[in-house]
Amino acid sequence: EGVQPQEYTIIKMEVLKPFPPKFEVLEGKKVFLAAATLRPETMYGQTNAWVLPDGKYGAYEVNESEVFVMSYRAALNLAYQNHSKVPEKPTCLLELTGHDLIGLPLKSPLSFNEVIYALPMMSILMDKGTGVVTSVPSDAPDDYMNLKELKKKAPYREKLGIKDEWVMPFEIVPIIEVPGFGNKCAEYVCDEFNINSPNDKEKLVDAKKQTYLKGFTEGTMIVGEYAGKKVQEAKPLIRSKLLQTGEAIVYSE
Ligand code: A2H
Repeated sequence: EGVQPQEYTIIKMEVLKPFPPKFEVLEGKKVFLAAATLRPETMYGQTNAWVLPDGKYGAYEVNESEVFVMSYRAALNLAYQNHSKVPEKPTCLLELTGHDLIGLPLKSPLSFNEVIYALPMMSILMDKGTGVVTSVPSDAPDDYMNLKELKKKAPYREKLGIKDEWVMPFEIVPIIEVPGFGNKCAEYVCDEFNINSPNDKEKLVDAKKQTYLKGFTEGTMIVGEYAGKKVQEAKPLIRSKLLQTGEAIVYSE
């Protein structure tokens, strides 16, 4: 981790009812997968959420009626950042693993896809952010490669109990135009770098740098309230709005 604190936006991805049997203790509460992102302006293009199958998650009470699913570490950090009603020790209502989360239907802020699903990503780090990542395959190389892999490999889907309808209908949603890279920036860069698998770690690091730099400095929003604005201008506006409406909260580490 760097010396500078990383300021994330936690996107509240609402778990839709009916809850699975394991979630019975959460009945009557609003439950969210809490996804940490650095790019809130890309939320229009969400196609799914990512969780680590063997990762340990908990359902933490953050106030009277709301519950966040995330790592214990993130719950503790959040508690110190004054979002929890019990500052010292976040209350865990239910212990979960990523396996329990795969297939949950979600409604996520700004997303053009009204219902998206939680899916597995093996490269999730449980000691970064919340352990939940929202997937935007138009602009994030990791998201693009992982969704592509899931679509390509039926045996992999089957092994993890993933239904086709959680994966196959979801296409890349163009949201940002980047000069020279088009409006599916992640796909363009992954092709350019000849990346064939989500496990091409080194190439993906370079692809991410390239996409992030170009997208942020030269990109223009082509959808949403700020269509036509540069990403740099739109980002803080979209972030403020998400915070104002209570669809997101600030999180730093
Ligand atoms: B970003 P940094 Cl469109 N494990 O959000 C792995 N990756 C994680 C994570 C974890 N525990 N927590 C967050 N992330 C991802 C959007 C996005 C992101 C776009 C483009 C680039 C991008 C949609 N996914 O990140 O190491 C999240 O994905 C490129 C770096 O703290 C988060 O932002 O810089 C980003 O990595 C935070 O990574």
